[in-house]
Amino acid sequence: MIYGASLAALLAAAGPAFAEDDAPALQDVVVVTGQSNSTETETQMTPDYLPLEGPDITHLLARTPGGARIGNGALSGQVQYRGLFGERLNLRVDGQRFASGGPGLMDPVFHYAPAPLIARVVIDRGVSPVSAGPGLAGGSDAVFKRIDFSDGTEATLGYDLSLSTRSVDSSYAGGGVIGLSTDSWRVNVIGSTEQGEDFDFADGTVGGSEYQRDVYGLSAGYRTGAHTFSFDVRRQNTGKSGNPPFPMDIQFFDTDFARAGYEGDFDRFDVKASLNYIDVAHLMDNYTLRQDPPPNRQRFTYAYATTFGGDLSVSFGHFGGVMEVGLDGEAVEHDVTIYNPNNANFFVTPMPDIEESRIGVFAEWTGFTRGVNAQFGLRVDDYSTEAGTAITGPALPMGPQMLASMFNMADPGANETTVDAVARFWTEEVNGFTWRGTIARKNQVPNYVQRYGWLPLTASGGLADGNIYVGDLNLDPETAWIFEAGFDYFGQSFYARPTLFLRDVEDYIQGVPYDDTIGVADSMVEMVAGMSGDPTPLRFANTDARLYGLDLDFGYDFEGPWRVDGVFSYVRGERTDIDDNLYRVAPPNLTLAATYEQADWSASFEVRGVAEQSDVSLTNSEQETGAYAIANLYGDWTIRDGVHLSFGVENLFDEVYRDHLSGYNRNAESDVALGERVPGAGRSAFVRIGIVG
Ligand SMILES: [Cu+2]
Repeated sequence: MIYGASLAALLAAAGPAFAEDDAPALQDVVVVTGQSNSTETETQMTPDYLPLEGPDITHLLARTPGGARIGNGALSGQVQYRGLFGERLNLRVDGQRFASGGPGLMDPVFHYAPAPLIARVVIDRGVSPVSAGPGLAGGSDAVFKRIDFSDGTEATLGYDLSLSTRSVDSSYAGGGVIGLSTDSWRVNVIGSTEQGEDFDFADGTVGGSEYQRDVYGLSAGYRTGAHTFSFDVRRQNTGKSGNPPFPMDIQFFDTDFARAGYEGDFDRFDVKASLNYIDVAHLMDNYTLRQDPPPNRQRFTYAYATTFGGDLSVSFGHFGGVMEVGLDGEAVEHDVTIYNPNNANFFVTPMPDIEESRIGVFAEWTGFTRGVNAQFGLRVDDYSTEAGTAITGPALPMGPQMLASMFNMADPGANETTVDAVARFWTEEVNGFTWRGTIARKNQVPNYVQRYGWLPLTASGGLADGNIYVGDLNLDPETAWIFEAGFDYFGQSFYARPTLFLRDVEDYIQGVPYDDTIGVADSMVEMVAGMSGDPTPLRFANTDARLYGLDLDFGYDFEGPWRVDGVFSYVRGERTDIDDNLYRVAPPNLTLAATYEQADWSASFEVRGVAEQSDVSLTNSEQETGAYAIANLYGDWTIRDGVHLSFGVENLFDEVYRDHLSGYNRNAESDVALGERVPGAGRSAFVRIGIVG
């Protein structure tokens, strides 16, 4: 039976059910809801168990060793992994890499992975393989449900649906897939709808925390001989959704996804190829879901991003293993324009017509050599980026006008080449132990906000520290050296999977004081920032950082129906060029659950304890947070084959707690004071039914 993420991970490691072609030492799998019509019986026996802490699947990733969630809004959660977050993680939705639309990352990658549509989340343990693309700090893929090819020539019906409701925000979510397939073709529709009100906590309601999201689409496949073709299209309409830690809220995201894929299965080699297109249109403002600012400070912002990408790879047997060589890349365009609804002459393009392109090549060998399993990967990526002309409306003050003309006189183009290398080793299992080790060198190029933000703004890729930032055209890529060592132990009744890690990041990009005379408005940037309310702006700069820590999951299965599972994460993030800590790093935390399990039902009592975080960033004026503990109760019942119910009560004692990674409130129409950390949800019951056939 399954307790949350930890047992899913255990099953992934122990059984071939849903990890058959992936090395368990390298990946965790979180099963979000039931698997569709899978032929592996072990998968069918696994209940689809998932605590429903909110619509965002980042809540689930936060349950894995080293995982945490950056809370920027109900649909704007970012994954933190071993202290790093944002675009440093190589996140994919159904295998697609793409650019988010919002310059504040209101739509981080997993904004596009509604829980009712997700079959499973695959987490790269530690670092991502080079074959999955560039990325500094590990990665994860949210795989959509689909009706797979079936066994016969007669068309069979398949479906995988779920419906849930949650009390604390009066929310509901429903959706899934339904379709037909034979052994040579498959077609399914997908759809989901989710809606929630502002959520409550013991002292009131968190203003502007409502959300709304709809997705619909189609997936089809055709198989003939050695060739398999696939085609996926999907539209997501996110409606009004609040972001209390940001200066604005989501009005909409209208995002289209299209993907065409090919797999060829030949005698001597396999081929994989895909073409991707993603188009994001986004509107946000600072007056619809919060108190209207004075007319001259009202703003709405349109942001657009398109990604056109592709990849091609060939795998073949080589030196007793499998060699995969490939080519991938993408072209991305961003454009952002800010307006004042009360003044047609007020408009400005803080990130004007940005073009980013990347082309990468990689080789990755996975096999058994000299008594150990190993994976060696090497990738080279070539990046180039350009910006258009900054435009300012006549109503803008002198300061921004001058900064725009300075930006337009500079040469915004940049080229970078990065080389990533990964070596991973894991032993065969001996007496229950599988030993693991990783050495990697990974890179991250500056993003467009860090590079091109010429206008002092709070948009910072979701940092939400309240600081005003400007970019720097001369930023260098970040380079990390990553070392990890650990083991997976599975005994008769005990398991544990600890990992020690060190990540040393040279040229780590973060905000630093704009100049040496902090608070003295002796530059145009500081004057403009001062007019916007922050006389001490930060500029993105290359610094140095180090992260290290330990995380593990573990469990003990007692004689009889009881078992205990736990997840512990500890990470420390420091600047190494100055005496400071990294910003927004998860405090040490431990989750323990006791589970009573029977053949077709189980119940868990869970306690989550989070330590205080006093290692805060002075540079980012970060506030400390205190320790807290909350208790949850979960139940799980397989009513009959293919019908499954989960339910629970979260925050059983209605504790008012403030997670260190939830942002500071900026919405005045709220029972949370301005500048105070947004509290976690109060006591909340949920129920969800899943139907698979
Ligand atoms: Cu936005």
